[in-house]
Amino acid sequence: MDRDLTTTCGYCGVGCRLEAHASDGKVITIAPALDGPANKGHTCLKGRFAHQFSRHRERLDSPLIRDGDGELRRASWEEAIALIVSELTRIRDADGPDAIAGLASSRATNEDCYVMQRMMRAAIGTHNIDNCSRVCHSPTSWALRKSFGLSGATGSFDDIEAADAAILIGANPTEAHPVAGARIKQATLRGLKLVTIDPRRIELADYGVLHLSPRPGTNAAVMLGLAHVVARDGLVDQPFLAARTEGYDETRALLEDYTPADVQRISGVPAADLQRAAHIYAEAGEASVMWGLGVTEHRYGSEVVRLICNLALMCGKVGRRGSALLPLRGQNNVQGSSDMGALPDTFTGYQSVADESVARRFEERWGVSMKRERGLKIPEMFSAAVAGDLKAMYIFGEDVAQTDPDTTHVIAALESLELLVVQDIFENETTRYADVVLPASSFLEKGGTFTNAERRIQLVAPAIDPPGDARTDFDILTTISAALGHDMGFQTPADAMDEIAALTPDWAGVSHERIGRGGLQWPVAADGTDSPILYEDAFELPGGRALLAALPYKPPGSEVSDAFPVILVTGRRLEHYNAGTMTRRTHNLDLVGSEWLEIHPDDAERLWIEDGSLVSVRSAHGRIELHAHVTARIEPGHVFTAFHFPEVRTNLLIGPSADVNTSCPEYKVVAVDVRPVSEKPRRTPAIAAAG
Ligand SMILES: Nc1nc2c(c(=O)[nH]1)N[C@H]1C(S)=C(S)[C@@H](COP(=O)(O)OP(=O)(O)OC[C@H]3O[C@@H](n4cnc5c(=O)[nH]c(N)nc54)[C@H](O)[C@@H]3O)O[C@H]1N2
Ligand SMILES: Nc1nc2c(c(=O)[nH]1)N[C@H]1C(S)=C(S)[C@@H](COP(=O)(O)OP(=O)(O)OC[C@H]3O[C@@H](n4cnc5c(=O)[nH]c(N)nc54)[C@H](O)[C@@H]3O)O[C@H]1N2
Ligand code: SF4
Ligand SMILES: [Mo]
Repeated sequence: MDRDLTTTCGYCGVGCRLEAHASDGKVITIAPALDGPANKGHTCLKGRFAHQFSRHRERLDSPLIRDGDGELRRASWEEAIALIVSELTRIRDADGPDAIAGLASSRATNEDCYVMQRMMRAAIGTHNIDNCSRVCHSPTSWALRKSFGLSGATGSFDDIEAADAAILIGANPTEAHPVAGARIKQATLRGLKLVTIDPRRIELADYGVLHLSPRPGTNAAVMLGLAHVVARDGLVDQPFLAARTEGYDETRALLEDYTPADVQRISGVPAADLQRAAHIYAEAGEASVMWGLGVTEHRYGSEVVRLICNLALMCGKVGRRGSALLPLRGQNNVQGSSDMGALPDTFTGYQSVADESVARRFEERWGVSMKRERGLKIPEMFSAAVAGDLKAMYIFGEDVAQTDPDTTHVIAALESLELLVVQDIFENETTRYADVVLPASSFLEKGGTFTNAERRIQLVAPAIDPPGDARTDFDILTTISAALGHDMGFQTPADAMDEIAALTPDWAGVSHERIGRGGLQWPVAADGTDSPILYEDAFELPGGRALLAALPYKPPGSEVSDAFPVILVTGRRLEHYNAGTMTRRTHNLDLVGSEWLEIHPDDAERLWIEDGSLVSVRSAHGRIELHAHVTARIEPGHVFTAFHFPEVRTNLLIGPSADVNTSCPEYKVVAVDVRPVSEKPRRTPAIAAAG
């Protein structure tokens, strides 16, 4: 039997629309949808080709239960659900609902995440629910709400083509958001003046007019320096500041301390380059700022996002086509999982659990009573587990044992639990500690919606059925909730969306029917009008005014010392995706089959490291071994690696240091010691491919 349909890519936050062709229960081809609003007829190699995982023989196709001798064995759904319900009920009765916590998957649909948080809140009775935005763009979400009011990009990818200039800071879109990266590349060829700010010379630096290489962790100084030059050189949009903002006077006073010379001392960015960058941005007719994890995954990441907002406000560059703030949100539905209330402090649409009238509305709809105090964030969950206060976790589509920081601590937490349920599509590092594993379905096997990095809600449709006894996440979660005594009464994801719309003012006009092929960008009014551009006339804060924040530069949590003289930066590679459970089970593994450490030729020579040789990387928290790749794309004194291969265990190196406001881990700066390990040199995959 053949099936042809249009769906949305399940990898990254660009949200490419795809045409899938399936036959006899297998995806045969995927092609770009020509009318996809974000991709306009393009995809990258993941969206188009990395679908073989869906029928890989290692797909979970039956529930698994850990038996007496520690092995996972196949079980029926009835047995697995009965065990989960009896254990969760026992723990709730003995220790209270807050001894249980859940994680929602930012890879899954809005409707999946909605029923997950409703199950935790209404069936179990706890606000202990979070999602991997915590370890990703939670600083962005926090700062945008403080500065402007809403937790989302102020514009759309279409602003890339409409802008005369753009700043790209701490993001590497040609690898992590390739279709957006391609749009940026094409825009530069047509005249977009691009300034890239990254300690590494990323590919887009070759297309820009200027590249700044700050020391990792010094973004705040760079942003303050840019704002200093804007103020000093009379480039401030005074009418905009006067009419639409508050807090400029205090900010202006603080900026005195950040002359280009001061900033050069802190960040290493030449003063002249900083001044040029400020002029390029401020003097452009329309200019946008895009950013990624190189901004957020730091000790003061949330503060840097506020400084980015300051700069845009000072130049009056927000709320117009071409003048947007575009955080490049990571996973296909990380915007959506947070929008859906899979967060410990908010229901859908960032409505606070502490707000009496909001909480009452949800209590009435769900027929339960809830606390007004927030629940635990992910790192707090692990600490509570180690302390013996948290007894059970329900982890849905997140491989915390591989991807969360401080692996040793995460594993200690998982081992302390009395019950760990993991709902995934593959066994992964986290299922090693699970008591029950539930087989779920990937984005190719279910319906619902994803929300991309431009707040665009788009439809997802099943090309194939889940393998074996696997079920959709929606089906699993609503069934378990009902077995726990809270029947949500939804037949389909579309029913859940109707409830979301009824409870969420910013989603009032959203329905599956209305989303259609073009998607809808929230806020969506009751009549279906959506919002490609936010804040055209007013900000969503009291008085309609945006808030500037006077925040000084503070040094990163991890700094070099005699014992750890090199800075490790971690990030991602084009061919693999996060935990790698999916891309390592596709032909992308033939392209890149292992992890490697990028190191500058000067450092390599000093440390007696040859290209391709095995090295040890040690931090204050752990030690790993991998092969070196000597490259001038990285600055001396820095090394870089990714975290896609469980055998390397990159996150053993990452400590507990995190963003001061949101607990987002400081993945991007870790002081390490790098040494050769004696072994026969071997050629790295990158080099092998080149020749
Ligand atoms: N191929 C692929 N695509 C992906 C993913 C994947 O794993 N693989 N993951 C998805 C996810 S979840 C996310 S969140 C996104 C992430 O997408 P990006 O945000 O682009 O991710 P990273 O490569 O981790 O980091 C971006 C850049 O930040 C730089 N950086 C590090 N420290 C600093 C600093 O102090 N200052 C500045 N200015 N820059 C710094 C790094 O050198 C790096 O080039 O990608 C998504 N897309
Ligand atoms: N060192 C270092 N570590 C990092 C980062 C970094 O830059 N450096 N970045 C961090 C960031 S930004 C992020 S977002 C995290 C990501 O970390 P994770 O969220 O752990 O990674 P993913 O690979 O996106 O997916 C998690 C799991 O979801 C499963 N899955 C996929 N689709 C579905 C589905 O539809 N249903 C179900 N039930 N399961 C599904 C996958 O098999 C996988 O096991 O990693 C973080 N870790
Ligand atoms: S750019 Fe992102 S959304 Fe588009 S095809 Fe690639 S992984 Fe999928
Ligand atoms: Mo992410």
